[in-house]
Amino acid sequence: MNRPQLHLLACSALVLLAACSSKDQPTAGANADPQAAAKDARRYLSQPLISEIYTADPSAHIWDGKIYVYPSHDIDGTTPEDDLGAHFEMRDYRVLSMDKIGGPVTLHPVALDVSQVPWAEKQMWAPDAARKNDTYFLYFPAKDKQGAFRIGVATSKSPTGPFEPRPEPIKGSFSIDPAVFTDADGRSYMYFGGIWGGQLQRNITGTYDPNGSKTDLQADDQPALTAKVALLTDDMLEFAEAPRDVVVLDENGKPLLGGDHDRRFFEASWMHKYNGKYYFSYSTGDTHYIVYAIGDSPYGPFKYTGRILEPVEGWTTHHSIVEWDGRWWLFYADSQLSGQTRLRNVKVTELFYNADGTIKTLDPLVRS
Ligand code: FUB
Repeated sequence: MNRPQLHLLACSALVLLAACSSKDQPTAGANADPQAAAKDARRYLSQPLISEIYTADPSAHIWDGKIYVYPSHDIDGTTPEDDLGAHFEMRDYRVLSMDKIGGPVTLHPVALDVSQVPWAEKQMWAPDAARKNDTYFLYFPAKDKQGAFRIGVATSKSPTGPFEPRPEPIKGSFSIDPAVFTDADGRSYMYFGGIWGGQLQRNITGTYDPNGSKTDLQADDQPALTAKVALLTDDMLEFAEAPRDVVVLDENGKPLLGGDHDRRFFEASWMHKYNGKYYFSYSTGDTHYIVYAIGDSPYGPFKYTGRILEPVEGWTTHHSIVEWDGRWWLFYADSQLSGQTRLRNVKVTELFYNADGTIKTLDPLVRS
């Protein structure tokens, strides 16, 4: 980690009101003084959407006039922190919904549990969802019994589940962090991948290599490993093609290099469209930024353009971007409630564009 970790036990007034009965639920922490808690809350650009459970990696969608958020559900496991994210031991998914931003948030019951997925063993990481016709699709990464991340899909007639998983992962899938984007022509694409614990570096040949490099051993002067993109089949259940590289170019038209940790892809893909352009955004991982690159096609190439979000409290950063009522919103997560990277909370804040289509950088911490 190359920046100081902020390990404040920051508890908003919100949390002090929350009833806490399980070790997986946020507690008021050491800071039981309401005035101090309110002061701590003011340090953050926005406040947690819920405090009943810990949540991260929010993928937001607008369906039938409501906002649905598909987050990871963080739990307080026993595995020590490591560079591969073994401490992210999530076992199920729960969906959040709201009628408007800033309004009450409903936390729905468990939508899918790892015990229901025949091929999955553990680590239900960042999910996404999509809708086609009258079916909702939940896409999720999990480790299989060999320890390889695969991407599964589960279906439901309700956006909040329960979801019924397919018996096998998507054929040819690997790594983590699926994000499904549906273009104006109705074609849907899955963006995915992550280095280090996300295992992209163990899938270079297309077959999982359990003995491959555990972390990011990319040569500093060679093109960085990229996210992947694949068109989905019409039924949304499989890849319609072999995954392709999502290439991000620098100001000279050259692919970003492995040594460019401030800009190269790490994990947390997201795609959105603005004024006819394709905006591919992602986390830079060990430098903790959410950045973006712009292209003319869902396949890219994309030109690196800038930062969307400065580092949050906690190691990981993962987001989604949606338009709602003519305004744009950034969903993201930090560790405000717990002060611990493994126990995060999702948030939302407004996103603004400049006249030239670039995005104004946000700082999640109020620095005074
Ligand atoms: O939540 C587990 C992993 O941490 C996600 O899959 C990554 O994007 C990072 O947020």
